Amino acid sequence: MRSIFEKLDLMDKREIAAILDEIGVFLELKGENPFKVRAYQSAARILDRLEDDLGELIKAKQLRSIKGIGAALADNIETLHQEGSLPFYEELKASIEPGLIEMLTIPGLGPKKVKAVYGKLGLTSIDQLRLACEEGKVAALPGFGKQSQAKILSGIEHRELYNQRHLWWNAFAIAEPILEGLRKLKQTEKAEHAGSLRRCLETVGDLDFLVASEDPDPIMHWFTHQEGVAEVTALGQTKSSIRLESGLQADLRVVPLKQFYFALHHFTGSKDHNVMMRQRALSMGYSLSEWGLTPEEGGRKVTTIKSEAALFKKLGLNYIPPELREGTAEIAAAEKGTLPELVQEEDIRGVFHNHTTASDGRHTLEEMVAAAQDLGWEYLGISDHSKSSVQANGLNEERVLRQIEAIEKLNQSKQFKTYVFSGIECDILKDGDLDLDQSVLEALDYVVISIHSGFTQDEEAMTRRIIKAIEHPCSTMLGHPTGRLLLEREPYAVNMQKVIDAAIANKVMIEINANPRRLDMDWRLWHKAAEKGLMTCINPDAHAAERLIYYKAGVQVARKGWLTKESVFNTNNLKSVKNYLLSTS
Ligand code: DGT
Ligand code: CA
Ligand code: CA
Ligand code: ZN
Repeated sequence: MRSIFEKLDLMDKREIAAILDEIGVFLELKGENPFKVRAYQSAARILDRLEDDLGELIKAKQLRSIKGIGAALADNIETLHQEGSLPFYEELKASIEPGLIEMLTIPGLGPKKVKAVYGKLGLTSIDQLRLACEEGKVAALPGFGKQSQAKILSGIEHRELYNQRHLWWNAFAIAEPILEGLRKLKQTEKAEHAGSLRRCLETVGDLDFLVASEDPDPIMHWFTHQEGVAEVTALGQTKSSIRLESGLQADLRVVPLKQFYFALHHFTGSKDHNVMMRQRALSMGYSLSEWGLTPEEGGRKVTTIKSEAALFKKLGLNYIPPELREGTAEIAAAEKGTLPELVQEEDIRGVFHNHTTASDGRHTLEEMVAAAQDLGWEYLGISDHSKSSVQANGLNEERVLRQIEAIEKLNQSKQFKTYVFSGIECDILKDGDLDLDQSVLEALDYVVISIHSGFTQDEEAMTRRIIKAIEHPCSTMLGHPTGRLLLEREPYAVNMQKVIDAAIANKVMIEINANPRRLDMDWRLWHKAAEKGLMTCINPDAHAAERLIYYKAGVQVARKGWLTKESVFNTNNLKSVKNYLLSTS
């Protein structure tokens, strides 16, 4: 869905071409005159390849003089460019069963075939189509056959896989070697990630790569022939798309070097951010696109800039890091010069929510500390599960006291440079009580409070339960506050605003659980919460030594949440951390 804001804005050539293409498909689906169908399809191609500025062509009334664009088409293009919508298109789309439009997204199923299964079998949804394939009805249609039926079935199955979003962490692991491969090609002048991956969004729809080169063909060839490509879905001079065996899709765009930073900014997005940037450009008399910055009232187009920072500067803005480009308050802050100095990976000096073999971790206390020392950390907090988490071999009071002793001994032995704090990840019981005796909690350096059971309480009960635990005098920080697992499990019902207020009032931190499947509390809540005074601690929730590295994903969440290191507890040095924990425990 295009947003209202976007409708106010000029549509670019690519967007218009996509709509013309869609009109062609819809007309074909309805069995319209093939000449009309082809006219829309070829106009889409012409527009896609057009080098000139569309706005200028329209102003100079030259659009209809282009071969292949007749008067009716030119009118439609002008309307789309100026209004951002086209009644003819909207009506056409509304006249088609939504299920048929969805069928068009199945690989190998074009408008002709969709028309046939609709016309001959009366199928109006993908589910019905799947059933008809399974019953062999589709193979019997003229022009289909067994092979085609099998292809449609597998297309339906894959579609479900391809439609999924992917965890940022997994997507990055796939994207990194591709970017390296692109950078190694001798035709490549510059190469970068773009899209949601570069913005460090918690999940990624598809990968976007941008390359600067005068010689795109070999680059496109490498991209579409690399290992792991399951299907090439588009191959062109400026853009190619692939589907990887992992189900992840990837777009590559190749542009001339002088256009690189405009394109990088554009394809980094987000769409909302781009809309706001274009509006700002317009208000300053420019039109901004992936090609450059063009004065509205004539004059020289700004085509060369040496960095994204230069683009922001031309629009009177400070540099906005990609993580902040979500179309919230970043442009206003960049104008006023009040963008925060975001916390960085190097600022982290230790982490607090980690498990050992004492509960359900895979590595011993010593192995975990050794790994923390390798990361150069000054301290490491150990917080195994408490006794109610039976499946995780949670610690009872006696075992906690023994672990405290073991940690004390380890610190005294000076075996490691990294200092160890004794903590616990204490279950919040159904009524909001904590799982361990207060005397034992008091003996610990800190207490992470978490929910691991009773997820189905209603919002009021759950909120009350968590707030009661926050009010416990021994609570230091709230672990994974909503219990969500990205792409797997919804958060439990909880009023986070009330939880945030209670945490601030009781000087309890809310963690950023940096496990890539959690990233909880969500970045969208942090900007306001931190302004109100909420502190966080970035924790990997590591159940193995090699997972301490997850802290990096947590830093990204903090950055997306506008956090400076002042709001992140574990950027403090050992001495301040000791002071704080001793004074509160
Ligand atoms: P994703 O892939 O769903 O996680 O999200 P993105 O942000 O990577 O979106 P994607 O891959 O569709 O496009 C990459 C960027 O390109 C997007 O963030 C902004 C820009 N872009 C793409 N399509 C449009 C559009 O129709 N309008 C505007 N203004 N920008 C677009
Ligand atoms: Ca993307
Ligand atoms: Ca994309
Ligand atoms: Zn937990």
